[in-house]
Amino acid sequence: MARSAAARSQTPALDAVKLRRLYAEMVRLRTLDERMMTLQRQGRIGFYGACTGQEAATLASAFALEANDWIFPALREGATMLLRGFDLTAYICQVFGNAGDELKGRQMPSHYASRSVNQVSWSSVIGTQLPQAVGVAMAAKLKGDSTVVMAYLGDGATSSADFHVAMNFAGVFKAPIVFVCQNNHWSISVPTARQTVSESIAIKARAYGMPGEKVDGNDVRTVYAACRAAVDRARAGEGPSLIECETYRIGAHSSSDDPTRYRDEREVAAWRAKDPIEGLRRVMEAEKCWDEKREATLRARCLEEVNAAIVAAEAELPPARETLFTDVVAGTPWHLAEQAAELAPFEMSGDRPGTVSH
Ligand SMILES: Cc1ncc(C[n+]2csc(CCOP(=O)(O)OP(=O)(O)O)c2C)c(N)n1
Ligand SMILES: [Mg+2]
Repeated sequence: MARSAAARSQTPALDAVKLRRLYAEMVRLRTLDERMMTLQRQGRIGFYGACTGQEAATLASAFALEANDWIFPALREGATMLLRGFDLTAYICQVFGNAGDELKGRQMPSHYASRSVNQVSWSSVIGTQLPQAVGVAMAAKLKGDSTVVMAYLGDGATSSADFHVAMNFAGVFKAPIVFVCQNNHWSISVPTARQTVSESIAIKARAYGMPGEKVDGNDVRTVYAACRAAVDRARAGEGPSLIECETYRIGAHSSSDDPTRYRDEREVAAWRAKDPIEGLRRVMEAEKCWDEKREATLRARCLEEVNAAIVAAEAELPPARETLFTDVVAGTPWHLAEQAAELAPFEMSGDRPGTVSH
């Protein structure tokens, strides 16, 4: 739309250094997802949700944010925490739910979050993160600080009431928020065509009085430019935007899903040919800022880094049992103190070294 196109013309393009940085993050994420899915199949973790095929939409959008901005992810954007400097081993510990997990094993696997990088947990309950994100954006606006919120959603979430509530409120009150919809064509086994008959998801923005734009979600430069313009717009007090990133979920919905039961492998093959990582690699090679040697070094480094982090994470014990009682409520109410004292004399298998089983 005209407004965001104008803003976009002022958006600084990604230079070679930034392209290489994003590429390295994308390859690391792909490597991580591959290794973690293998761990799940080996029974070493219980559940995993991968981002495979959606690395450009996920990482290039978050790349448009400043460190003090907040991220409200949907189901596949955990790795924006890594982009923002969160430690890889601690990240993997969350999947194990062990003592190295900042969330103390209380969240579902893959539902990462950390205050240190201004990112809340994945929202498994589809769409609920959107009104919450608008609330945080409104708080920033009322406080007069410059924080922008990026709220992610899948195509499936556009059918939820929360999506419409959030879009309407954000539009009316000009909340400093950017909604990033990852239209990956599927909502588990439901195709986007059964989700909406609108000509796009982006067009829904018009009803709420905000700019909406559909972009090639597998092209980092396009995603970044659109998101950066929307973030700048929000920060300038001009209100919310909706960016629809068209992409594809190459893998299963999660480790609990078998997509061969409901989708045509030819469709998957067609999207594999549009792989965002391969696409960026071709761009960088054409622009002479990437070559075989850099590629080989990066791939080896990512594998080494991910494997080392898995080894470190797997060596952690389960969360100490006294953490059951911490961070539940402020202070220690009498009944929790009583329960903690009651539990203390019991030896639990999780307390012994070498008994970690996931
Ligand atoms: C309110 C609600 N309804 C249904 C579900 C079950 N569910 C989990 S993930 C999912 C699909 C989400 O699809 P989409 O929003 O397109 O995100 P994607 O998985 O494609 O990234 C559904 C229906 C849920 N978690 N919450
Ligand atoms: Mg989807």
